[in-house]
Amino acid sequence: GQVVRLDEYRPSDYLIDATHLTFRLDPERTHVTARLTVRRREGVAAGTPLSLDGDGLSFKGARINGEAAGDNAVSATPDALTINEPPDGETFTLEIETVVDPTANTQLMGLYRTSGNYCTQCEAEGFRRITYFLDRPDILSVYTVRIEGDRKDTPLLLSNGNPVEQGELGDGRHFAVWHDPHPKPSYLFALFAGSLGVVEDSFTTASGRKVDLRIHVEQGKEARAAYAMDALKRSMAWDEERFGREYDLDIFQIVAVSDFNMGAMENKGLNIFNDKYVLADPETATDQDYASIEAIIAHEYFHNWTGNRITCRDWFQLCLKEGLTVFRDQEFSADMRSRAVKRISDVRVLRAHQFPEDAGPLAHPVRPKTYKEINNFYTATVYEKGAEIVRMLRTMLGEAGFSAGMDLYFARHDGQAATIEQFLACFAEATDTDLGQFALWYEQPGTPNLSIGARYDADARMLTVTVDQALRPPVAGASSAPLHIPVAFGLVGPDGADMALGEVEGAAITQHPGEDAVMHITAPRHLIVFSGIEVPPVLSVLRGFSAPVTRVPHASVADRAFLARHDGDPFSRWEALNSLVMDELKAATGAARTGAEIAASATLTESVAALAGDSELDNAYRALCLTLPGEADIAREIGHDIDPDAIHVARRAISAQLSKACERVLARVYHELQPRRAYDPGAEGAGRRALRNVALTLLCHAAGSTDLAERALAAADNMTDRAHALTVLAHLAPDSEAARRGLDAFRTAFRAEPIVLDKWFTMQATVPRHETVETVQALTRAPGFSWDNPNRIRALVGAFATGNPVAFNRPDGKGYELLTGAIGRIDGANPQVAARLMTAMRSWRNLERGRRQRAEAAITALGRKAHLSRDLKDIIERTLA
Ligand code: BAL
Ligand code: ZN
Repeated sequence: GQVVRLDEYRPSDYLIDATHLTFRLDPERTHVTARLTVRRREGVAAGTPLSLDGDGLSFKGARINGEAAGDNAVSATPDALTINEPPDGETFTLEIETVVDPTANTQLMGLYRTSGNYCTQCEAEGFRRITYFLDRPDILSVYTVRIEGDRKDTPLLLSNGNPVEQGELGDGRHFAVWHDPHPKPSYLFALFAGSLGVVEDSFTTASGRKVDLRIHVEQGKEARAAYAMDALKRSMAWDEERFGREYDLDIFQIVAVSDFNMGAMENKGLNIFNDKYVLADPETATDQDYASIEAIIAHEYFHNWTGNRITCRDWFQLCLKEGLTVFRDQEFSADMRSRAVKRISDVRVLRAHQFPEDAGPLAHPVRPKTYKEINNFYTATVYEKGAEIVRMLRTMLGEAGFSAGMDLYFARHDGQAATIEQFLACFAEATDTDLGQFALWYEQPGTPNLSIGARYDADARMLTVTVDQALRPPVAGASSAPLHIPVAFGLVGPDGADMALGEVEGAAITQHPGEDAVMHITAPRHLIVFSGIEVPPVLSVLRGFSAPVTRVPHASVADRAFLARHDGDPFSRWEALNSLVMDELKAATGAARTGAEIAASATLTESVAALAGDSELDNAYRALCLTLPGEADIAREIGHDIDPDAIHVARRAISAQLSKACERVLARVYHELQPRRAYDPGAEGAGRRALRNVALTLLCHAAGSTDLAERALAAADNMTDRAHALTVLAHLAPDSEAARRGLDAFRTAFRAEPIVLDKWFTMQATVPRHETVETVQALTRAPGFSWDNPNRIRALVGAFATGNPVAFNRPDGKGYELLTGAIGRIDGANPQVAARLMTAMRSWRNLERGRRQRAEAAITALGRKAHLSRDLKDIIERTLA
């Protein structure tokens, strides 16, 4: 395939100032007319050919300045339209007619059908599947869109911007015209036509503009959009308060559809959502679902400024909008809920998804330098590591400096397609800071490792800290120069309070008012000396996880147990505990492989019990302290020669021992947190349920029995508790009559609710035992499963491959074959979903030898199949490279 390179970027010869689109909707033959106002860029020679992108288009004709273009004037293929000799004038109009078949569009890119409705998805390069265009994000155009459709089938005719006109056409057809005054790139174009219910509300902006808010969902499910609407209004208010950003159209709409490749899409004024991230009520959605809805509604809304008003110059700059917008949605959720809990959850996600990506064959810089298929770069690295880079800026510059940089960015680049260099320049200028070395975070793949040592000299009253940074290039040819790493830290005194830092030499230290001190690690090795330190402190580093690095714990077990009790930073308390648990889980895995005894230490059980029983702490936080690292987390920390069965045995054993040791605390917690009030999806109620449910899991482990889960299932009056209890039951006693009955009842209750039934598929796909391979095979034939719907595929096959290390890595390789078989089946219809599923095998080289060979054989066999999509081929080639 063809490689696209960042260093080959050049501006286009032509611009498209205005785009008038007319859609005559038809299920199989939708006519699209595009009337473009084309302008030759200054300095480009008159007559320079204009080549427009297409993808599988059926060309019907073109007119140039109103005249039909003759055969020699244009060359059309399904994938390109070239105007061989454009008119000499500076501007001209180009009218293009194409026909597309939305019903045959199974890729869910371009214009397609979902539940009988019409819907579009254009990011990254889907617009070219609708009409020929300069389909690149630096072409900003003002869109006017006319949609004509059948009134009965498509009462709703929606596009971006504000409504202009609507009316009847006769023959049962009608039309609507929309105009979006904000110039935008083609990837932000959207159209929806169909029949849906609506929830309406309004929001008045800080400057007094009233904005109509509409969320369109399947008829009969309007009540389930109430939480999404509430989250939207909170997002709008928050962006005004925190970033000074107001909404800029008369109307903001969200449409929920059932067939969608991504979570949602930020099209200007018309967000299109996977319905799983809109619909919620207590009976059908878990607390996690509510939290995801809140975050994604916010994320797409925040894109209006970070992505839409200021967009990306080219797709290499994807992190410019995604990393920044993820940072913004993380901050929003932190303000809406518990900041510490949000941070810990985000770090767990980063470690689970981004770290393995960054350590394996699919590693790439946050801003890639080349790609073959841009769809494969909507990754955890671009999104989550991209957000960490923005967070590091925030940590280094402090709240005031960061705000000044953001304000300059909005002021300077509004209406532009920008680059990472331009973004960083705003912070450098606003705060007079050199960000030259810091910029390497965007350039170099891989997770840096910090080795930290601390030694206190009582006689000299000195603390000496050594910090070594190392970056192992994960892919051939990647550079690994030292990075600028902000390490937030504190010196914790014997009483648990932070001590004064005294004189410091060996690294630049900054401290912004009300924030933790930060040491700026810029060299491969720093020797940092704190003098005038009267009593031995415990060094607390990477507070708030101030940089996305791995680290060798420097502190002794006793010091980490101390930090778990006393660190002033709640993230670091959790982290100290987590590192103690991880050490024991790793040791237990080694023991499981040799048959040696597994024993959790008293220090660990006491530390866990102390945090779990501390009612001063937030319930959600205590729940996180009681949540053991997952099997995939343990595998990642072990790193090589991985035996997933041994990890499973070790984790179960440690969990059972910890639970037994903490049984009294757990029982008390479980009893005290009986639901007393009606379900409320807010942070407080969710925290109570989280703590109670983790206690339930552990009590079942301690007892070696699922009685309590059975009772909890019977008593559950909301989906959070029901799904949790049933999962515990199905995972601990998969062959029991109670599990079978529970699963049957769940299916019966929710058989008409696909996104709820997805939970039923996932619970069974994640039962941690080898037989699950056959269960998943059988479930692909169960009523309710469909190979055509991305959510179904992810809930069953995706959950199996990414959430069930034991079954997926079955020693005979049947788990790998299940996955590659599924991918081979999906690829022809939906390459994006197929390629994404394939990433589940990126860490195959870390497995023990037998599994490694079987994994490689399965990937290789799939790679040999004929007619693989470019998306899938790209992932397979890189995975095997
Ligand atoms: N832009 C694709 C979906 C999202 O990140 O919001
Ligand atoms: Zn986004």
